This record gives sequence, structure tokens and C-alpha cells, in this order.
Amino acid sequence: MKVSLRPLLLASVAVLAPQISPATILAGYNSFPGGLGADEGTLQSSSTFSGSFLSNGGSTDGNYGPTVPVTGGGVIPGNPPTGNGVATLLGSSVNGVAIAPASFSISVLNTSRSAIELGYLLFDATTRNNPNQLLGVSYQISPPLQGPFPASQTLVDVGYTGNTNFSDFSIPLTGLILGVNQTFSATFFYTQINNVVSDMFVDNIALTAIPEPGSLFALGCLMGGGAFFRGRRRRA
Ligand SMILES: [Ca+2]
Ligand SMILES: [Ca+2]
Repeated sequence: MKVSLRPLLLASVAVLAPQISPATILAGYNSFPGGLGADEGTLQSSSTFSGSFLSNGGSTDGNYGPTVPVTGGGVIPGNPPTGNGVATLLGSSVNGVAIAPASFSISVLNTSRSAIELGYLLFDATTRNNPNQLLGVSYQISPPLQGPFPASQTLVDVGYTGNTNFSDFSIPLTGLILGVNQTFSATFFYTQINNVVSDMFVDNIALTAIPEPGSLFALGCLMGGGAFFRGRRRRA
């Protein structure tokens, strides 16, 4: 009986294997051409500018956000160019008055054949001419709508001079599942506090996936089911 079940189990494992490997970059943005998809990634993606601009400098550390450890070893991959001279610029000012609201949004559609457990929203960012500034961040999944979830971050001035090592940010998306044909979207937007006008730069934005426990669960159920049927046959 075990011999006859083995091909079935192996075939089922192949079918249940996750479509997305651990810590895969679902979408990684690093050059911001505007209105286009991500620079790398496995899913269909797009982006939208609203009142924001391309900067003349970018983040130089060559990582989407920080180097985030991955369960089972390693770090999240991806190869954003080191200081490719392009980031998105929010809150630019004219004669001391901010051009607002300025925002940059990404949208990532799950075009794979299985639900994906999301890992992190990663990005690099800095402010200029201000000790600290609140970068507005929110994200959501639809349809049906889940969120928007607020995730604003305080930026520090790292001494922007064009290509500069921006600060690293990682927002855990714990428990969020991106179903088939669902869209994850995130918006980065300018906020003005204390009437201080400053610029904010965002670069190396990535959405990642983590290993899918759902697949392991399904496999466990299948193997448990095999034992169940073997038991039934023994009793028959
Ligand atoms: Ca860049
Ligand atoms: Ca980084």
C-alpha cells in the first residue's frame, strides 16, 4: 500500500509546491520612471506619481531597506543599483512653500496561481534641510478592501548630497495574505509638520513574500489523509 501511494504523494507535492520561493521580491522599484512597473520582481506591478518628482540622487547601499534575515538563513535578495541617481522626491518647495500633496504609489497584482503570504514592505528614505520629518506611509489590499493600514515613519536628515546612503526601513506585513487577483498597494506621501518645508526622498521600495505555511499545512493534511485511508483499508 505504501508503494502504491508514493507516486500519488510525490505528484501532489509537486502541485502544492509554492509558486513563490522564500523571500522573493514580488516587486522592487529603484529607478522610478513614473507610471511604469517595478524594475524587478515576479508579479505584475505599476506605479503612480502625484505632485512628486524624480530626484537627482538615490540611495547608495544596494539593498531594498535593510538587509533583513530570512527564516532558515540568508537575507532578502534583490539588487537595486547603488546610487543610480534616481529616487522619488516628495515635498519639493517653491519659494519656501511646499508643493503638496505629493505622493508616490505602487500597486502589485497577484498574477500567480496561489495566495501569497506577504513578508515586508521595504524602502530607503531620507529628508533634507530638516532634523526629522514624518513620511506618510499607508498600505492596503483589495478587493475586498483590507486597510488602509497606517505605517508612517520618522525620517532623519542623513545629509543628502545627491547619491547618499539613505536610512533603511522595513514594515512587517505579518499575517497579510495576497490572494489570487488581489492587489497590494502602498502610498508614500508628504506631510508637513510645524510649518517646516523640507524635501523627502524615497528609493529602493520592495514588496516581499515569505515561505507559505499554507502549503506546508496542505501537505501535512495530505499525508495525514494518506494515513487515514491506510487505516480505513486496514479496518475494511
Ligand atoms: Ca534609486
Ligand atoms: Ca537600503
